[in-house]
Amino acid sequence: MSRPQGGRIQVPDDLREILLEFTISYLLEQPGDVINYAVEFFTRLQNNRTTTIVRGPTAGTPDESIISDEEEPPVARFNNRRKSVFAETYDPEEDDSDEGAPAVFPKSDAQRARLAEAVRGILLFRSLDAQQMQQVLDAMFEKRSEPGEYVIRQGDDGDNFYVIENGMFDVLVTGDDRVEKVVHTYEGSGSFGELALMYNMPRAASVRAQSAGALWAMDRHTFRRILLKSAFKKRKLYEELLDKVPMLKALQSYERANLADALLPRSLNDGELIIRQGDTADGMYFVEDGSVSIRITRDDGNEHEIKRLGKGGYFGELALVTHKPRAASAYAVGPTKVAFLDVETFERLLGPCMEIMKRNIDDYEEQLVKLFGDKSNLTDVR
Ligand code: 1OR
Ligand code: 1OR
Repeated sequence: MSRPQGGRIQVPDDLREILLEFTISYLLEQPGDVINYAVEFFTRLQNNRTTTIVRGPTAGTPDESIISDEEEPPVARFNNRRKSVFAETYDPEEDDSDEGAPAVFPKSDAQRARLAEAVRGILLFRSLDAQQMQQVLDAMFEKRSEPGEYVIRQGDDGDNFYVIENGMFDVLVTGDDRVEKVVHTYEGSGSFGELALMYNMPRAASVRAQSAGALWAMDRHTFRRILLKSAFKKRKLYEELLDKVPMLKALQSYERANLADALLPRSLNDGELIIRQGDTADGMYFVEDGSVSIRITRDDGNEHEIKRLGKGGYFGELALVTHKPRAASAYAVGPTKVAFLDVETFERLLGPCMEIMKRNIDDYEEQLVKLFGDKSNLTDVR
């Protein structure tokens, strides 16, 4: 905490950051009424903080493959700031980074195959069309890293975006206490270095190779030219939806942005089957528009509607949590739009929401008992 020293009043870093963020958001959004906007802005900030605190030390045992709770404290402030700045400063219509020919680094067939494997599953690449993907692959170049080498240093200007081919990489953040802490570790896959290039800001964290590793890099210009517009559009598209899902308040903005990158849109006609009871699960869904009927087939073969979900609702999470077949079927009611999240990304990104999901699953149990006097489907959910 900063206190007045020697008669001088020090502005605490938190205060300065929050006011700066607020001011930037206000200037960019130009919502008109400053008071109303301030109420909305700070309420959102408070809600984000409350969910993090309420969640506290978790009693359950979330899936080990998911980001642990210890990583949270240093993250929160960054992410809140990053998100709003990103979401509002970048105007794709005014983006002039289309100019100039994209870089091309010739590659052997073997290199291409390795690169194609490394970029599979990179969330930021999901919204690229075939031609853009080709440009991205052409523009990437190889970079080896030695154990202990800093690929990125916090505070530097952003030069490249990196995709991991192999090797372990620690993400380190030096906070106000000047202690460098590991906040995340990439284990042989994933990508990093997008933030500085997207937001035109200094590197938010350092990234250090734990072992010898192989990376594919893309320069800042190519990143902005090819990736920024598509990533921005997708984040914008899903921002509103993800804000409407109460469960996701438990995520930091950085994580919600990654989630937006990962979602795949799907449009359905009236009555179309989305999930079939008994099937193996490959992911979960968020309702973007329209509504979804959840139905259970009982032993007598009759199907009963047990729930209707509207915009902001989610379903298909149960089988991912329990690792069991689908407990119910889901159908579109009227023309409906859903956003699909695959199981790997679910496990990677939704760790912080696991407790809330489990609580909601407890509600399923209660309702199941009320409806059928039986909870055989759901006994070992927790
Ligand atoms: P960059 O260009 O800022 C460092 O350079 C990169 O580390 C950053 O882009 C991200 O790609 C990556 N917070 C900030 N950056 C992170 C984080 C992170 N994780 C990976 N990177 N947090 C960890 C969230 C699990 C929050 C901690 C402050
Ligand atoms: P899933 O992966 O099992 C079907 O696929 C989805 O329907 C399930 O995840 C939940 O997201 C959703 N029982 C079972 N599944 C339900 C229930 C439910 N409600 C929604 N789903 N209930 C128990 C009563 C039979 C809740 C009724 C309100």
